Amino acid sequence: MKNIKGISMNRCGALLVPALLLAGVTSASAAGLKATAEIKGCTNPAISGSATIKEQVTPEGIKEVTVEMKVDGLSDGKHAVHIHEVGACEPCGAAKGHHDPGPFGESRPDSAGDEHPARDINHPYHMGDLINIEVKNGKGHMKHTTNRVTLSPGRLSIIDADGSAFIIHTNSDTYCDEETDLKKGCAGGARDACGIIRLAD
Ligand SMILES: [Cu+2]
Repeated sequence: MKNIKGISMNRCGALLVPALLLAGVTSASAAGLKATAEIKGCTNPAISGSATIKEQVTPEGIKEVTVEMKVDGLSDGKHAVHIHEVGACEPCGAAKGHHDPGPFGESRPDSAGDEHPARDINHPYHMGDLINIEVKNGKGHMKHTTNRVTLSPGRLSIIDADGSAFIIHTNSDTYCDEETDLKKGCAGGARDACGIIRLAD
């Protein structure tokens, strides 16, 4: 193998160069948008953390995002994490229901006991439903990749007119694995922490 201008080449060098160029083009188009969120406790100031969301494009051309979150001060164990439909955290209820631009617009995860229950019992299939964050010795970490939402414009975008926010709940998400009548609180119950999602430069 010989080295020409810093590029390693073998006897098939003529084929290798176009392959490298193609790889360069692919990684350039995959270097997509990024967003961040500062996580704060809804009532407990000891809870704080941060999250990043990175959008990438798969070889198939599908947009997917990877959420990584680190939060200190939550109780040990698992806590539900979702992207909620409004970018507001004061109070945490202002983030409203789960991000879900589906046809019924039903963002309530567990409305079975309500006077007017949701028409679709959609949890855990809201577009903004994520996985639990696991907390050990007061330190929580979660990383999850989903193709249910995008940062770039489109029907699934969480950077929409009223924004979006992460909510971390008091209890774990059981993913409401029931055929009907989701149990109240199966999506994590009360709200412990919130973070408004903002596009990074
Ligand atoms: Cu939630």
